Amino acid sequence: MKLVLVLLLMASVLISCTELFLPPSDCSDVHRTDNSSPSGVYTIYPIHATIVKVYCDMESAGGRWTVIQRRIDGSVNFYRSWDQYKRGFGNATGEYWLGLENIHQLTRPLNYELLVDMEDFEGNKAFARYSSFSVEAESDGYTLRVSGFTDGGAGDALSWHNGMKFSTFDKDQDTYSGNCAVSFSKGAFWYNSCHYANPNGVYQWGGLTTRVGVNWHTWRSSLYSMKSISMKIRPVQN
Ligand SMILES: [Ca+2]
Repeated sequence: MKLVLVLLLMASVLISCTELFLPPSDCSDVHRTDNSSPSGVYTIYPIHATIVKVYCDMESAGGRWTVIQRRIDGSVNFYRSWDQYKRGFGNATGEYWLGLENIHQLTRPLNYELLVDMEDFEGNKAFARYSSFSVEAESDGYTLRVSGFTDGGAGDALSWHNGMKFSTFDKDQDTYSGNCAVSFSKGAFWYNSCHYANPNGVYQWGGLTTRVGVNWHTWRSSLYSMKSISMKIRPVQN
């Protein structure tokens, strides 16, 4: 009996040690390990996905956000193929796309929320927040599941894209008879027929443009290409 108790005790100590040394699977884990961690680049280890460097936003609305998409200066080309969007590209210190497979694997086991921060070239800022965000498997076209909109001044440009599969110039899964990525968007996204939000469009240093810019229709219209936009996710805390 004593031996069983000792073994049980040893097992529980071992389990708590393992939990302690599990590498972070997202920025929320980074924060849990050290709640004074500042915003910046961290390596995360999503389960079933690639070890990857990401930017963690530890400030906006309580922090703990894992940035999955970021445009800030037009230094990275976002008009890329399916394979690139699946795997991810860019640099965590600047502009990047985390990759559909990574985003799917992150949002698969946990309930995540989404924050979209944006800024125009006149210094105005706005955001849109969604209480539920996930991306389905590649076999389901990496379908977007987003709901629970809260307005931070930007309006809701994303709910119209809910339930859409992801499309790139070389993989048309939109609901338009042509190819949205090629014709009206010059980017890659969960296009419907075609978009109210085009965060992966062509960076155009502001002003009036065509619909192919980095835009969020319900804020600055589809004819304005923004200075910055960033999509970030974190697990919902119950
Ligand atoms: Ca189509």
